[in-house]
Amino acid sequence: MSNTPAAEAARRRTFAIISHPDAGKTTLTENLLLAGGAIRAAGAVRARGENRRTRSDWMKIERERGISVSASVMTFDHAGLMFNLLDTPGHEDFSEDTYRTLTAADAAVMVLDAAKGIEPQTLKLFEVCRLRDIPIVTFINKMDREAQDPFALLDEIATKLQLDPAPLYWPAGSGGRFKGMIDLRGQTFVPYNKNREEGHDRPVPLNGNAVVSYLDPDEREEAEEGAMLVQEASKPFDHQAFLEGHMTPVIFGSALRHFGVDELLEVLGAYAPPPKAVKAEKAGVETAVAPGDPEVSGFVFKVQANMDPNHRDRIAFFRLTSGKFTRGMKLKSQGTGKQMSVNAPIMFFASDRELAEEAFAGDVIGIPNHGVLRVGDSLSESGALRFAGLPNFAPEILRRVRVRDPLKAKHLKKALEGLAEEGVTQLFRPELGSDFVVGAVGQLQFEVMADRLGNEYALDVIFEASPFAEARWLGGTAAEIETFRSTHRTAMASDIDNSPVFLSKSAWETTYVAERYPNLSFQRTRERG
Ligand SMILES: Nc1nc2c(ncn2[C@@H]2O[C@H](COP(=O)(O)OP(=O)(O)OP(=O)(O)O)[C@@H](O)[C@H]2O)c(=O)[nH]1
Ligand SMILES: [Mg+2]
Repeated sequence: MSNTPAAEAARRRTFAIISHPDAGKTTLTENLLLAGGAIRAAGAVRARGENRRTRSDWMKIERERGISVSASVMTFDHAGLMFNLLDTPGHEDFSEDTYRTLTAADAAVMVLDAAKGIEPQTLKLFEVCRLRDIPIVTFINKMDREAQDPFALLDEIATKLQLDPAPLYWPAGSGGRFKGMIDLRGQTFVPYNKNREEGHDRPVPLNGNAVVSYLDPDEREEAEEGAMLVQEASKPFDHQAFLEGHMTPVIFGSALRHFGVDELLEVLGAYAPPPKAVKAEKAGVETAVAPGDPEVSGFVFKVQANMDPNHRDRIAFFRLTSGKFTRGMKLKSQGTGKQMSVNAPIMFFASDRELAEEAFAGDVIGIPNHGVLRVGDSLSESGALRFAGLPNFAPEILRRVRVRDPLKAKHLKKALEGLAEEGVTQLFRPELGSDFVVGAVGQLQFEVMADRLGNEYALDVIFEASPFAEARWLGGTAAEIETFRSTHRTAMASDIDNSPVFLSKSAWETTYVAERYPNLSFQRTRERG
């Protein structure tokens, strides 16, 4: 019975960590790895000199700037369960990556900064979770700093998210006065120790004598009163309501001080769901793929170039939806029908990347390839399964890109193509002229690109204003597109797959041209497959 696809899937917990920038996702990721026994010491986001860095912010630009620009996966085995943790970037310029990553998650941890509550980007990401019915655990972070009143924070969850908060813990103070939290389920007190090196003491019974050494009488009264009030005011935790996305269990803590993190991991293990059946299409008919199905299947939700800059690799992040995958297996892509032997799949363990000998539904493996696999591709043994599409953001900003050293122009083309294969920024090659045009959703993406072109390809590039304002993929018959192309040469370009793209100088021009060519469609994004 053990090791069947169904039993193995049942012990998977695949979850994403989401929030507004800087709430502490990467710090929490690092401390969850520590709590799970995957690493021995937690690294820091803003580490200097010899200090240890975090595992999930592994790109050079992430380490330099202390922000996440790309989602990463960390797998660890703990308490009989396999956790697949997806750390996401908070900044909205990278939200396409975050949204796609959420399609690979079965649950989410929403991190709130205790001083700030629900911030705009948290709200947006929450809405994506709601659309996909992903259950959410709330971690109210940075309790070691002056926090908002915990009642107000819970109230914000209830009113802004229309979600019933079910606190599992109740904090005693915050900031300099933070003393720990009451476990509302076990009636124990979890002491917090300011002194990072000493670590925190084990929980003690709330009605025993030991609690006196952590809380003075006033603090104790205040905490117990709050705990009583909040239990009266909120619905008790209901596992079913959580799974259906109506209720969120709430934990307070400090990721940086490794407080509340063991508790969060315990809650995820106990309540977060294992992988569910996923809707798919087979020969044009809708079907559901269950984790225990014998056929190996899954989809690519992210592509990363140059994880190993020495090898110019492309890693496709593949989320398994069913079956027992074994190394060397042949999988077929639904779009192209092409078959590939997956000989060197990677598992992303905290301390290093290892060859994945086997994997099950819920797992995320990295498949090295040469630009064949793209975001949104479905892979299965039969090649017949197709999973629903992934979000595609239309580029909002177009820039012309130039390399300072003209001798490196050829090199630039390869580099730009490599990054464009990640499917996050778009590359357009105008039919006339030699400059490339790059499309992105946000300004920060250009900065990241310039940085990565420098680090990963040793190219010094500049992004300049482009004469074009909008890009539209052309749809229509080959003849119609050809007619259009012949009269609009100066505005025609192709993307990395050689699909025809119309580059217009303004929104007005786009509308004007589209009206004159009613047989053609002018699409804001390119649909694949
Ligand atoms: N005082 C305090 N600082 C924290 C805590 N958790 C994180 N921080 C700090 O907050 C800053 C941002 O933390 P990150 O973990 O990078 O936040 P993030 O949510 O991953 O940020 P993005 O990935 O850029 O969206 C860093 O300086 C952390 O050291 C905490 O519990 N207490
Ligand atoms: Mg981060």
